[in-house]
Amino acid sequence: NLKDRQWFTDAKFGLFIHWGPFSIPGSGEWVMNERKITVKNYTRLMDFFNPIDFNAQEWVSMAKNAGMKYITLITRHHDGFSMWDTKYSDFNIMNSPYKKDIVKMVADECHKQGVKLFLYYSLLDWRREDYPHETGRTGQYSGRTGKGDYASYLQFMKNQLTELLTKYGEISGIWFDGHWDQTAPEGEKDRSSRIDWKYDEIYGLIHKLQPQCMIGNNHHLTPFDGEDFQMFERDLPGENKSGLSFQEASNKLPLETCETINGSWGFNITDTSYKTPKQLIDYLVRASGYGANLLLNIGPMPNGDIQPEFKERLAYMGKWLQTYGQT
Ligand code: FUL
Repeated sequence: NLKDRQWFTDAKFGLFIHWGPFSIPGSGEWVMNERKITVKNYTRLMDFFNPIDFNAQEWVSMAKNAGMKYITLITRHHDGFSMWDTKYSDFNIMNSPYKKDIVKMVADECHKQGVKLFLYYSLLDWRREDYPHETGRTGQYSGRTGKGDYASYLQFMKNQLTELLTKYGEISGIWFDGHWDQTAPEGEKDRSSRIDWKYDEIYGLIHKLQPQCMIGNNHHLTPFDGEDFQMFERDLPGENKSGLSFQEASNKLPLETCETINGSWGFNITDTSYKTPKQLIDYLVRASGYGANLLLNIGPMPNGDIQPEFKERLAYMGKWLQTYGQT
């Protein structure tokens, strides 16, 4: 029911957080694929992930002070690492030296401070044997052999999503990503998927468990049935690629556009191409002019702290909004 979700259209501004063991090499969240790291070698990162400076209370307050109304947290990116205490994969935070459920810590703090929580969940997996990797566009250096088994993988995703939607209180949305791994690249004529994802089952499960939970899918196509908002990755609605035109889209679904502060989603030690505070404000206002929320990303450092360049910019935006953003 879109009326119940009016808050999303009013929210305007959210914080995207790309964080996990992929932050350790300081080379972005695609490091496994880009450096051609096998599953076996990549698994070692779990032994080093020990973010002793992580403080959920500070993260959530930082978002709130920036004027953000929601947080979209990576729970499992393409590398397959689960940031919560899951029964369905050993590659998870409880088996790292940190041993604390990060999704729970962020969720509790969001609920406490009145910030809504969205969970990013990758459909694509560079690790699991049952993910249909043989038809995937990425993940070819993982060392997997054999054939995927989507029925088994689908069951795994349903099990994990059930955990996420039953153990952490109210979840305001699920942000799916990775559909494009099974489609021809943007610009090609036939963008149909090489596998049937069975979204009716996945979306049905989510809406059954938490009816208010909004579903979005970063597939770069026209929204599918059961989706509750349309997202644009580094793109304002209808400006370049993907999905419906602005006119069509804004009549149909709430919109969101996501962007980075430098050029990277996950922590990147060499990327210093920071947008200026003014550019970020301009972008927020432009997105808003399209009726779209801006989901602005940070990639925290492996120790759990957030680099000063990000903190400063968020603080600046919060101040600006306080001064000029009141209606
Ligand atoms: C993309 C992903 O492949 C990137 O790593 C990032 O998460 C971005 C927001 O979406 O599809």
